[in-house]
Amino acid sequence: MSLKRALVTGVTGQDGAYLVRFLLQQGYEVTGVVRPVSNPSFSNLERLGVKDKVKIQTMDLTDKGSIERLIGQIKPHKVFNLAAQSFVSASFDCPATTAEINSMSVLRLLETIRNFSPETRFYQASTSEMFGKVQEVPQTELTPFYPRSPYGVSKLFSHWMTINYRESYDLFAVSGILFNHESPLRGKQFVTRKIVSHLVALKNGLIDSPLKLGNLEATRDWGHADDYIKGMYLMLENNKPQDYVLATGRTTSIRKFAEVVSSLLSFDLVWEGEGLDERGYDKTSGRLLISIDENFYRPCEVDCLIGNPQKAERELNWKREYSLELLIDDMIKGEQQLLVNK
Ligand code: NAP
Ligand code: G4F
Repeated sequence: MSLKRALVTGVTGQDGAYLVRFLLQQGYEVTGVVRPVSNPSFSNLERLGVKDKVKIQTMDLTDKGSIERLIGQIKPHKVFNLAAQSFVSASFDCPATTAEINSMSVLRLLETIRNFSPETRFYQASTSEMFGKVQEVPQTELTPFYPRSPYGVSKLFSHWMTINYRESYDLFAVSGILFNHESPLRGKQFVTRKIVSHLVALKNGLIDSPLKLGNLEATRDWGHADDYIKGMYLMLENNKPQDYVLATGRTTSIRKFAEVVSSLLSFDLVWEGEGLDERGYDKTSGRLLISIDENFYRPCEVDCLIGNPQKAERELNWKREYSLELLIDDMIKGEQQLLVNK
């Protein structure tokens, strides 16, 4: 058996693909876990050229026996638990499913490691969404939590469960409190990719309809996924298990993000009107680019997130390569590449 074995849940997602590529570069034998569906999508792994280098296994995170069999068999040195119902908006529509996968499955994983593979190091994908209605600016590892969505509440359960298993059973279990991170592989339902893909399609004449958005005033601390998965890795390489915030320390509104993307695509975006009647036009052509749709507002909003990454920078020597501008540039190029490959 290989010396270094890693198991990654949520391997088909954005972070899963970047993490697999990085772990392979570090010499790991990587098992990527997919849920038991008839036709899983490997497009992210294929885009990064790693689909054929990762061992794909099926495991049902809602089924204790399924988890025990795979982890008991592989006894991985590291488990990165990235699987989740990760779309905040959907968690208001399916809170029970969200809790089942984001909370109870984490407990099942921790129990399995405790009982069958206690030497395994465990990473839990926690989130800045747990800060919700923020109690401190910027947010650190010590900031009190106040989640504002079923997603945030579900992740808080697993965050504390990870800490509890570490303290109760001496497991190397850590929680990375990651602020928003994006990339060309980001799901199209998330606001950054939604903006980039729609405006690139408009620019290329592939669609006519304007982009429909919700709350433009919310702000997020956006980084690049390829930087953040390296932080996950460093947390499990640490001398002792501890939790860390990964963030950039800069926050930007949805409105500003749309303006930067528009400008890089040579649209001259100007705003008219207010509230639900606000519209964004291209000043040069008079073309309608953006309108507001109340369906994209949430029952409860997280208004502003901004993290302080100093602990990770100082103790893990975590470094970021991407600024917000480089991230947006990468996302636009990724979108354009997809059009070329069509
Ligand atoms: P993502 O692209 O949405 O990927 C989610 C992954 O979870 C996919 O592989 C998906 O598989 C899998 N999954 C969903 N429901 C599942 C279920 N019922 N059983 C098994 N697998 C399931 O998410 P991401 O952006 O890579 O994020 C990775 C993790 O970090 C998530 O836990 C997320 O909550 C957390 N996080 C993300 C951010 C961020 O800004 N990206 C920030 C903080 C924390 P399918 O392909 O089968 O759907
Ligand atoms: O892109 P979003 O859907 O990401 P959100 O809710 O911040 O969640 C992401 O980051 C979390 C970390 O803080 C992760 F844990 C989570 O898994 C996920 O990756 O929305 C960002 C903001 C929100 O304030 C939302 O109200 O954009 C606002 N927004 C405005 N119009 C929109 C839209 N969001 C989406 N998805 N679609 C819109 O049309």
